[in-house]
Amino acid sequence: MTQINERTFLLIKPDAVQRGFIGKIITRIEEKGLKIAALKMVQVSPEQAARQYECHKGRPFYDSLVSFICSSPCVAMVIEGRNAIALCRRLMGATSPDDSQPGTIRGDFSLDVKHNLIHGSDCAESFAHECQVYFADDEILNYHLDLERWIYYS
Ligand code: IDP
Ligand code: MG
Repeated sequence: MTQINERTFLLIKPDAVQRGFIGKIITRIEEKGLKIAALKMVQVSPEQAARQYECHKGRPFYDSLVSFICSSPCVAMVIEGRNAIALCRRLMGATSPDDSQPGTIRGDFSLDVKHNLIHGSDCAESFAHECQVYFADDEILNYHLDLERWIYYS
């Protein structure tokens, strides 16, 4: 059985903040039963964006992606739950609007590959790296959600 305390890093991107989707996106995460371990609004600096997206350096869209992420505030979150990394990727939907399915955040609200509303870690190593770009260790909270006994089957 997988751990119920796996963590992932999510970033609600500038387009989602500007379009008024912060609440909608957080609601989907909460309604699924995931726990918010850290959350803050952040004006991302070019240095932070470059660290977050260092794996994409050299790609044709890299410069435009970094400037997009810095173009307006974002909401950074650490989310916890069973299989949180893969689960949040499924809730987000595919990167491209050609592939993102209805019912996902991107599939429901995004039409453009760059303006795709949300970032989520794709593996544990990415989480460890991305989390450090945005959060100090003491900003990530360990607490018990009473509802968990109704969300997880033992
Ligand atoms: P992901 O966000 O689904 O993990 P990645 O391939 O890691 O997708 O790409 C990071 C981000 O770069 C995407 O979310 C998207 O905003 C942007 N991006 C990816 N491919 C393209 C592209 O072909 N053109 C413009 N932007 C892109
Ligand atoms: Mg990615």
